[in-house]
Order: sequence, then C-alpha cells, then structure tokens
Amino acid sequence: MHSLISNIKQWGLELGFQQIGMTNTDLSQYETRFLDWLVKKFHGKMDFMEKHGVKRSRPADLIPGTVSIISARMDYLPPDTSAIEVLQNSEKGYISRYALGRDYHRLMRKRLDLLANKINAVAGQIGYRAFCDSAPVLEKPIAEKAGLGWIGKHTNLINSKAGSWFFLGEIYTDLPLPSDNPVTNSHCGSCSACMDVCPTQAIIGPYQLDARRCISYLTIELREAIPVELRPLMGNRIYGCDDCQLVCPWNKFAKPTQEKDFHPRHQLSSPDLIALFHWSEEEFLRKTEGSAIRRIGYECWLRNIAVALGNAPRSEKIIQALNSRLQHTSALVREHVEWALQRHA
Ligand code: B12
Ligand code: SF4
Ligand code: SF4
Repeated sequence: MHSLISNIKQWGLELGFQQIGMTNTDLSQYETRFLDWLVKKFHGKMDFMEKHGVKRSRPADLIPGTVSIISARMDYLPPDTSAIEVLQNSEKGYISRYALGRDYHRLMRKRLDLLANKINAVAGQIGYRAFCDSAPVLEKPIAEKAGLGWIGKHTNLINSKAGSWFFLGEIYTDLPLPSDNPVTNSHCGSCSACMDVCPTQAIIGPYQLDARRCISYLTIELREAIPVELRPLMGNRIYGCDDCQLVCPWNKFAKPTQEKDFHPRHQLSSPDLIALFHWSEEEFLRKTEGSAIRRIGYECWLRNIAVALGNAPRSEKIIQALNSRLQHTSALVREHVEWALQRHA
C-alpha cells in the first residue's frame, strides 16, 4: 500500500498535476454549511446546486461503493497576462485568467482517467469515477480534507506554497486508501483584502459568498438580465472575475502554468471591447471553440460587453458601437444596450 500511494502521487505529477492528496468520504463537517448556504438562497439561479441535495456532501450516495477520494490540483495561471493593466484600461474587456485557454473540464477529466488507469494496472480492477466541476461534488472541502490547502475568506482553496490559481479534480473510488493529513487551520489571519476589494461586496462575511452578487455568477451563470444596481460595479469584467485572488497575498507564491492548453488564445488576455462587441455569432463560435467562454452563448456575451461599454468613459466610438446593436433580435441584448446608452446620455 505504501508504494502504491507514492506511485499514485508520482504518476499524478507526471500527468501534469501539481499535487495529489487522498481522503475518506466523511464530509459531515461541511454539510451543514452547504445546506445553510442553500437555505439563504446564495446560489441564486444555479438550480444544479440544490438539485442533488445531500448527494453533494455524501460521496457514497452519489457513487455507491465509494470509500476513498483522490483530490488533484492543476495550476492554470498563464505567464504575463497583465491582469491589473487590463482591469485599469476601460477600452479593454477583462476575462478571468482561468478561461483564456482551452476549456479545463475535459483536459482535467482525461488526465484523471489516465491516473485511474495506471492505478487499475497495479491494483486490479478498481471501481472509479473522475470529476472536475462536472458533478455534484464538494470539491473544495474534499481538497481541504486531502491536505491540498485551506478554504480562504474569499471561499477559494489556497495552498501555502502555490496560491489559489488552480483547478481541482477528483477520483471517487472503491479502493480503500489511507487519508492524508487535512489542512485544519485557515492561514488568512487578520487579512481581509479580498473582502475589501470585491467590487460588488459579494463576500458578505469571512468564508461566505453570496453568489448572487459575484461577478463570476453574473457574467457566467446568470442567463437573464443582470440586476441594474450591480451593473455599474462590474467595470470592464466581461467573463468571470479575479479581483479577490489578484489581491490575495498568498498568490505571490503562485507559479505560471506549464500547460500549453491554458495559455491565451485569440489575444483574449487583453481584448478591445469594441472589437469584441462587433463579433458576429459565427465569429464568436469560431474564436471560442474549445473554450469555456462558449458555454455562456452569444447573447450573454453581448449582454456582458454592453455593460462594460456602459461603464467605460463616453466616446463617439462607444456610442456608435452600442447604437449598432440597438435593433438586435434579442430583447436581453437590447435592454442592456439601452441601459448602456442611458449611462452615456
Ligand atoms: C457554484 C460554483 C461557483 C459559484 C459560487 C462560488 C462559491 N464560493 O460557492 C460562482 C459562479 C460564484 C463561482 C465563481 C468562481 N469559481 Co466556482 N465553482 C462552483 C462549484 C460548481 C461549486 C462550489 C460550491 O460547492 N459552493 C457551495 C458553497 C456552500 O461553498 P463555499 O462558498 O465554498 O462555502 C464553503 C466554505 O466557504 C465554508 N464556510 C462557509 N461559511 C463558513 C463560515 C466559517 C466560519 C468557516 C470557517 C467556513 C465557512 O463552508 C462551505 C461549505 O464547504 C465548484 C465546483 C465544485 N463542484 O465544487 C466551482 C469552483 C469552486 N470554482 C472555481 C473557480 C476557479 C471559480 C472562480 C475563481 C472563477 C472566476 N475567476 O470567475 C470564481 C471564484 C469566486 C469566489 N470568490 O468563490 C474552482 C475553485 C478552485 C480553487 N482554487 O478553489 C472550482 C473548485 C472549480 C474547479 N473544479 O476547479 N463558482
Ligand atoms: S470573483 Fe470578483 S465579484 Fe466574485 S467574490 Fe471575488 S472579487 Fe467579488
Ligand atoms: S486575501 Fe487575505 S483574507 Fe482573502 S483569502 Fe487571501 S489571505 Fe485570506
């Protein structure tokens, strides 16, 4: 067993993960907080968060026979993305650094499958399922229990040697594995930088996120009109938001990813807002092929850019661009364009 464990960790590194940990399926200490979050309706319109009830916090209810979980971390921050410069330039649109390259879901799951195949080859036919943001799984609590880091006040997992710019994935298995030491203490201390910087005050208390106010939710998960009172606070963030991580002192330990698939494509790390607003639907589909951005669809893409154009300082070029979309077939797009034009009136 001892050599199997060290092999699993070594294979993980060879497959491009930066850390692998293991834990059992007892997530009871997190279940109450998760249910409380749902009761407070902090999940907003993300129905998938409540759909499966406690299957999310009870792994063996989701996949019968599961006794252990392998948790994996893969860093995604591309080198030199000039995040702050883009955020400060209102002619540019800011896209979350995790979404600049290829969609992570498939890449992560493929690698996790390869890891499980290697385990199969030596441990016999194990039962397993690999996930990355693809099933009702409490990924951050699992990673915290498996020793990968602690859940910070901004609610992302932080590793003391690598910051928080990483994805998480898991293998649920019926193979009994010993648990790694969990991270039991938060190392946030008296810091509250993420809570202070959040443009929409979505972190309503330490370790508590009201997703309905989070720009990531508003630009990616919400499929309808963005609440009017939050629009001016969104600045030029058109897909996701990174502010709470950009300001986190632990991210000075983050290293750029070696994964070429996570490197920016189509100059999306510093795109011109007006140019993006002029993309046709065909162009949107072509340029976001294989990217997570495509999931929000063309309508929400235009909605988000219209808000950013409404937040930019007035210019003739911006007014012309907005006017060119005033007759758009989508009522959602038209309403956000009208709002943006009103801001400049
Ligand atoms: C729903 C979701 C969202 C929602 C809600 C976020 C959230 N915090 O829940 C929205 C759309 C806003 C979102 C945004 C983002 N997400 Co997201 N998201 C998820 C998803 C699908 C589920 C998360 C979940 O279970 N939420 C439920 C609530 C209850 O969890 P929670 O807020 O973390 O609360 C826990 C703790 O904070 C704690 N707690 C609560 N109260 C208290 C009080 C005290 C005193 C203490 C000590 C603890 C405590 O208990 C809760 C239960 O464990 C996961 C994938 C997955 N299946 O896990 C990805 C995931 C969490 N997201 C991820 C990412 C990358 C992001 C973004 C950075 C993307 C971006 N740049 O725009 C942002 C970050 C925003 C933020 N500050 O969290 C990564 C995080 C990786 C990491 N390093 O942690 C994940 C794990 C996806 C992945 N596979 O990599 N996301
Ligand atoms: S991602 Fe942005 S909006 Fe969401 S909590 Fe972090 S800083 Fe706030
Ligand atoms: S910014 Fe400060 S409080 Fe927020 S997660 Fe990082 S260390 Fe914790």
